[in-house]
Amino acid sequence: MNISIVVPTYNEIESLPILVDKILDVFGTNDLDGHIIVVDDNSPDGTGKLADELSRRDGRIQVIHRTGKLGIGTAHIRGFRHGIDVNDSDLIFSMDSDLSHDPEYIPDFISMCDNGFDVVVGSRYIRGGGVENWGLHRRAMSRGANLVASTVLGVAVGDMTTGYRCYRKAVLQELDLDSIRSDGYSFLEEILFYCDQKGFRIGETPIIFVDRTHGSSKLSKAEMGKFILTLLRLRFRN
Ligand SMILES: Nc1nc2c(ncn2[C@@H]2O[C@H](COP(=O)(O)OP(=O)(O)OP(=O)(O)O)[C@@H](O)[C@H]2O)c(=O)[nH]1
Ligand SMILES: [Mg+2]
Repeated sequence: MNISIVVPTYNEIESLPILVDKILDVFGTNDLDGHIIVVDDNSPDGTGKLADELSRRDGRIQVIHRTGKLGIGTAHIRGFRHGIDVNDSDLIFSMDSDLSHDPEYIPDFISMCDNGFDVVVGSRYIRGGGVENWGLHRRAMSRGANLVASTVLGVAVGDMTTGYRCYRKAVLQELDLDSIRSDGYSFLEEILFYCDQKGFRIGETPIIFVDRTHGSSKLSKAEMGKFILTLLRLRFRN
């Protein structure tokens, strides 16, 4: 199985080396032919430079540098293209770099794809899933956002805002990635909406999301506003 893991980074210098080691461990124990594609937006803390060092040590780590903070959505797309065009991977994952997404779950996503799913999302909101170390406010916000998103868009997925995902290559090849207008976090709901519209089978596998202990969040109020606007644009797009 040839897989690529797209990891967008912006100021994640402490977490990235730990994450990379964990992913490589999972590749080894599961006999996976895998690559890690770090997409760094010229992080002021030097994450991009560190990623280059890691890449020099192990060729399975690939690094894409962008000129500035262009958003998590376009970072995912840039990584997907590398996973398809350069690595020719069967499955392409996305995973946050702040250690909230445990690489130990990678085999669970793969078995869901083996069972016929085209897209698999790592879900906090199905049986067996959850969130560690989030306060009531953050829990309520995330839950609420997901309820609103799946209701407004009519997509039967419990966790539409999770960034831990796995797509079959054919899915990403068939979607018109250039037509996705969200550059930031709302990209996550937008691409899932198109997957559903195209009739791809979307599955959910439970994950325990662990709140970051290094670095700081990039999820701004502006991104939350764009989340609502994107829902409305997609809902009323015709
Ligand atoms: N390349 C790139 N990566 C980004 C950008 N914005 C966020 N990221 C990365 O995307 C991932 C998710 O961002 P987070 O800030 O952790 O968002 P979150 O998980 O919703 O928020 P927290 O729970 O506070 O961590 C992290 O790996 C970030 O470094 C961006 O503009 N460009
Ligand atoms: Mg995070």
